[in-house]
Amino acid sequence: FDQSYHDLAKKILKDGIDKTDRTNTGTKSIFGHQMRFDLQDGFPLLTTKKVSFKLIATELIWFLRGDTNIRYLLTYNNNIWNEWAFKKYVESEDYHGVDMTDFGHRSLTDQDFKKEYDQEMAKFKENILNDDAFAKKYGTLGNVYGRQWRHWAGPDGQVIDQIKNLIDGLKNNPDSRRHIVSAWNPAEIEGMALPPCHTLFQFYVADNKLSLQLYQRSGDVFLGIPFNIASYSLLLALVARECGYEVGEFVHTIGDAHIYSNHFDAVNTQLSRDSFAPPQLKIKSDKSIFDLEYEDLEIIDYQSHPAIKAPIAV
Ligand code: THF
Repeated sequence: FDQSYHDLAKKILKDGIDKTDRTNTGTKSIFGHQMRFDLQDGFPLLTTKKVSFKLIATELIWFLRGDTNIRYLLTYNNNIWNEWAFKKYVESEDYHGVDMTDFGHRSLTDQDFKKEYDQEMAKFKENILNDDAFAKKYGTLGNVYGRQWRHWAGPDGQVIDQIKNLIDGLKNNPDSRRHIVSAWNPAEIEGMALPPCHTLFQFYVADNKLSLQLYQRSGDVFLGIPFNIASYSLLLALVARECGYEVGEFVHTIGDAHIYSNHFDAVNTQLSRDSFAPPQLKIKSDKSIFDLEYEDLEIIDYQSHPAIKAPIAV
């Protein structure tokens, strides 16, 4: 598993085109890449750096709950979406603290500012966790994944539960070529903290095995892609169990696959490491996919190299 990921990273470092981007960090990027992970061989949590299964699983369960408010994530000490909610807050009329414009870059270069930022972020998290009204207003990321997966707003006030329809379809009409979930809702892109990176996915049944292909429009290869590989592999395993299939392949197709310029050293460190055998996923309860909780999941035999820290581009 690690090899497919390393091949992608090497290809970008070698052939990638220098591109500017939304976050003004600068990237090397390639367009159109595909990786395949056969889940019969184990669970694809990368081993050449430590990747947190807890953060990945709680994020996926948050999507599956149809939740778009970071409060749920914070109860698991999952901070991966904080910056996007924080950005909306500090740009609002309710924020009266130190100017946080461009906090992502400034906190990397200005130590005094970083202190202010860390304090404001800590306060923000406290408020999201403890103040219901504040959480309701500023914890939400808009109509992001959870909303589109479970409550896509159709015409005439109709609400479409794409995950429920998906599961019904997979159970009742496995050979269908329409097992599709789309997070990309052009009518609602405007109100999202970040338009969905994992745009659309499709399931496929053959030989009683369930496979899943994701089309990801944009992939942050160092920080995001290891999460995305594990997240969709977990989704595949959960849906397969729900519908009574064996796990097949996770096929990961990426549009703009990029490495941020401030991740080059981190990537090279990772590329210098040898991989371990992949871990196994254990689902410890027979609750339905709609009721599963993080505590019902476990990764076993996960042996990895240490984590590698790198800043997230906002
Ligand atoms: N924006 C960017 N620039 N990259 C992304 O990968 C990304 N995401 C989500 C939304 N916007 C994005 C958020 N997903 C981490 C991992 C995934 C994220 C955000 C952050 C991260 O920092 N991971 C660290 C550990 C963090 C921790 O321990 O708290 C890591 O080392 O893996 C793509 O979905």
